[in-house]
Amino acid sequence: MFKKLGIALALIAMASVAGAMTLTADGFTASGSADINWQGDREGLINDGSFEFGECGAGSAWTCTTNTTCAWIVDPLPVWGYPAYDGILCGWLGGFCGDPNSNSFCQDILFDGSELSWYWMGYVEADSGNAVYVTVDGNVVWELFLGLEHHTYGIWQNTGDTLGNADVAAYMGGTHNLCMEFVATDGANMLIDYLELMGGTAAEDMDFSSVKALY
Ligand SMILES: [Ca+2]
Repeated sequence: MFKKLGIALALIAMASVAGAMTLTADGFTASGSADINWQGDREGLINDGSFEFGECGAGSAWTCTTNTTCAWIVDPLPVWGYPAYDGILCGWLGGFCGDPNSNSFCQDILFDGSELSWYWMGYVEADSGNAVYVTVDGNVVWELFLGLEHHTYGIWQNTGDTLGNADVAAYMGGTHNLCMEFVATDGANMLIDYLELMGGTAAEDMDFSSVKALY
């Protein structure tokens, strides 16, 4: 009986360790501050683009995948020490849940704009090839290999001002599967929040060669 109890306790201990999300391999988390969360005007916001519908599998419109036991739509405050960009919740790409996390958030959305922008915050310790991808119907439309210059810890930034938006003009007007994906090598982090589609008609935002290709 004692042996069984010991095994059960060991399993519980393993589960609780595996379920803890951290910023680094050695378990770094920051204590939260009491900042007031901002609220955007929602103009251009895609469906559940602020991740406020709920956590993975608990209200979220996003389908989540991960190679770990953690769920990655979270209030980042207790682990990152900073609140979401908008509202309470945001998406966390990468990170650690025992192991380096490779994960994705996907959903079918109507593409009513030609560019996808979002707010992001990076926690990056090394130039080691951890990758962020945006895909539409499985096609990579945007990619970033995280390096030390993407360690923007503490500051939410817009892709339009920093990394460049994802060009999704080719998909405009239709419903397609959008995925935000992270492929870990040794682990890095990017919080994402407030995904917006912007840009008017497809023709306005396309360069001449792609317009010409349409007609
Ligand atoms: Ca949010």
